[in-house]
Amino acid sequence: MSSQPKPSASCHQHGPRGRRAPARQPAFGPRLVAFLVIVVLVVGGAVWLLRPPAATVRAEQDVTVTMSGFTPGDITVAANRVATIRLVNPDSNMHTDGGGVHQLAIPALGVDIKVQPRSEALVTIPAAAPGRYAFYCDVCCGGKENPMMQGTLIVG
Ligand SMILES: [Cu+2]
Repeated sequence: MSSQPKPSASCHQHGPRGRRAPARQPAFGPRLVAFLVIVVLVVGGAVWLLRPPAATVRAEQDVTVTMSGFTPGDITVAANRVATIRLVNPDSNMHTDGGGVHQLAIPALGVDIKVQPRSEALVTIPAAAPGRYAFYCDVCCGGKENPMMQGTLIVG
């Protein structure tokens, strides 16, 4: 019979108590969040600084005017909002009738722009109530009485 004490089971126990659980890092620590906030601010600031200047007026649509009239003949813009149109005149100054100059006149809105031969002009259409506004070119081809040199601004 052995008098040796039975080894305590607890002495040889290799349970989880002996191992250190790995330190758990939060997936998104405060430092990472701060870093991402800084990145967003820097990139956002750069994009904001590199944006095109707001003063640049951009035409929303092109309208061509020739001895054959306006293309398109009906111009549609949004109501109650200033609109910008690029008026393109491809005619040369060799035209005896008006010297190649054309016009966009919208009497109801106080618009009256002449565009020189082989050039273009930006036309600002003031904010207007919904409706149909007649326009014309009174320079060439018999002027505003010529149906070909007329059109309609549709504000809607
Ligand atoms: Cu004309």
